[in-house]
Amino acid sequence: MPTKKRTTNHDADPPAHDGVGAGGETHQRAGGDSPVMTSAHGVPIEDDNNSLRAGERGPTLMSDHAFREKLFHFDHERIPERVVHARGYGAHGVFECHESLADITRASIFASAGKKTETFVRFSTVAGNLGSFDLARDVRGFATKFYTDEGNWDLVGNNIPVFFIQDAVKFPDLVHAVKEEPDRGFPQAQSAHDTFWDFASLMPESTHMTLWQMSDRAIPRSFRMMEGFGVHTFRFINDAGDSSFVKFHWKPVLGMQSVVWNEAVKINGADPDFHRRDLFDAITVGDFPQWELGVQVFDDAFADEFDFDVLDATKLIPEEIIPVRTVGTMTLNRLVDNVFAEVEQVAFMTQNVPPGIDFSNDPLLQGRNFSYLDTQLKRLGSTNFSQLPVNAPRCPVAHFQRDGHMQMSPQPGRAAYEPNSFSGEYRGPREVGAQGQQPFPDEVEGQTRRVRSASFADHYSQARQFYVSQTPVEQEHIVLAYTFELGKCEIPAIRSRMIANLRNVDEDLAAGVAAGLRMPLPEASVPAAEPIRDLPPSPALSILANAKETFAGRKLGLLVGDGADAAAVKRLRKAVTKAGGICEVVAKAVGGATLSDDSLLEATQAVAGAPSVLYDAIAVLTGPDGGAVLADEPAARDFLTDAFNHYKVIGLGGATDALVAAAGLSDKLDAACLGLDTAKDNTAFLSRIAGPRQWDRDLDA
Ligand code: HDD
Repeated sequence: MPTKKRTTNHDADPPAHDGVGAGGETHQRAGGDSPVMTSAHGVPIEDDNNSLRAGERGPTLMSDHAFREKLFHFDHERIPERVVHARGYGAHGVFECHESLADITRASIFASAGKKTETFVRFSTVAGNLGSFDLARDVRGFATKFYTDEGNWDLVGNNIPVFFIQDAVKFPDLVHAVKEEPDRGFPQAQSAHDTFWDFASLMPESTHMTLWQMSDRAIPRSFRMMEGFGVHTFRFINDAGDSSFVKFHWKPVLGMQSVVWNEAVKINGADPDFHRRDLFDAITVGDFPQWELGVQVFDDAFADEFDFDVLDATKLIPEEIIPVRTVGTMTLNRLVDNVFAEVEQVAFMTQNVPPGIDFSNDPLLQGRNFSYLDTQLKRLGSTNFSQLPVNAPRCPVAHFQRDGHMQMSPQPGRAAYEPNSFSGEYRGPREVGAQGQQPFPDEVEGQTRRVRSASFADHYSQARQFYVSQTPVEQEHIVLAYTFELGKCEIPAIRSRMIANLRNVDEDLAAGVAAGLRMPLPEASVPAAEPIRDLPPSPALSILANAKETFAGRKLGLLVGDGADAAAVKRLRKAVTKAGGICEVVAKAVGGATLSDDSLLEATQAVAGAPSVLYDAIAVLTGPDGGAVLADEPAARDFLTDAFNHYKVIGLGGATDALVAAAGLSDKLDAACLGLDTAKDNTAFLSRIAGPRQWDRDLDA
């Protein structure tokens, strides 16, 4: 599917009202091959710059219906934002099945290798309002609409495989706790405050999820470099009606990358739209992000044997126990035409599953299946929201649902009921042949009670398993994150209660957080069920242990000073592009720098507006004059020190000593600060930036 080449004529002044531009050039007036402006009802508009008035300076007339209509529509442009996941961004794509799963599911999307299904994905944060920022420490929504030929399948997942709560009835409480506090209206887009940690510390079932939330998973480098999970146990049902349990996974082809917290804080200031811009730019240049869809398939016997209840959304199944089988690839290859029409109006609902996919009795999933339909009506204002283009199935739709606001379908014929005998109008339920075309005939028994299964009661074992599966660097990040977040809680008892819970996860973790807060280590809280102490680590849970050796999808910030060696600049830019990365030229001024061959290299960014937090690695190339100028430029010094303090790989070529000294780094440079030989290809630097950050860098040297 081709991507729209984006052309923007930002450089053209908006045409003045008489059709002549500010610079005197004439603009093509409407009527040629450009459409005539009309009202919403098709009436041509003769003047969109002046309201109708009595005399040149008289009052505006109420008979100016064009004015009235324009302002009327404007006043009603906003719709309610999502109550959670308000801030999101999306793109269209296609899913291609790699192998038939017909033996375990009749879902047509998995019928045969090579089968393609159109998709739409919306990524989101959870807590922040629509206008908040991308790099909040937060869960990321990963909602995928598959327009299958048997109806839409909405896999409404997150980038974390478990959740805070086990029963959907607690969801409003969870959201109220994490959102801005009602008596003051802040802080928004963050969990670092009293009400969230009060709730989390009083709800030990949330502990596993808070470990993930305090890990680097919650500050992803890009939507393209994060995993996705369906979280719940679902069912696959084949044509014979046999059911298997299944959990869904998204594995990014680029592998996973995260930022560090201090970087996230600065990115939110420098570019609040960091993630959406990354996705927009990648698809625009045809660098289409891809994820492998994976499934963990298991049966009742496994579910009965497993240490935890597969209906408990605070638990996962380690990949080392049930491997993730990749069954297809999703490629996001088309931007939206209009963010409101598509990203804001898309309506995901967990209850949308095609035949062959069904639900388990996971109480969180059961509750979600109720909530999403409800919320779409609130947001989109009509029961006919499924007729909006972004929500409309790509397969035949036939039913006798009638009328409702904004009904777009003509719905011809006399019969609006079933059964009916009118010829040509009958559209009855499908002839259900094989058992598999029905919802799974689950056997249910027991009394109607409000009760939590005892099999849900172990809230610490898997939290511990996640922690011990992290590399030391990632464990340190988790300790620092809890310390930062609990440090924002004004009420000491809340901090203490949370650390008491963490003692049931890992003593070093709890002690590290207590020390970071300079508070005494509290007694461990009493767990609801004795945790299964030492589950084996699950290496799949670490980002760093699984990061891919590639610079693809990442960005090098190349700070260029006057006199930089022209050939070296050219070689480096070419090599980074060849490695699948982006090399963005930064200079003191956006006008650029004069290179050693006296050519002018324009910059994409001025260094004062492009701190190095926007880049995965940096390089500096400059001549002696340029080096002195950069050394005097505070933003250039910060460019270097931030990159150093964020453990990034740094390339230094030409006369950079003055800048390095001005940044206070002369005697701190380490193995990941590589000299760039202006005469050579610098393969060492290029292979180093494909690797991990210099996590063992001694920032206090
Ligand atoms: Fe939810 C939106 C994912 C628990 C009720 N949820 C929403 C979105 C995502 C998720 C990705 C944004 C969809 C979009 O981009 O439009 N939600 C999850 C996951 C959960 C989860 C992975 C736990 C495993 N959600 C959850 C519960 C409830 C809801 C327990 C209520 C019982 N979620 C909603 C909602 C939202 C929503 C209120 C708000 C906006 C919307 O539905 O469309 O219905």
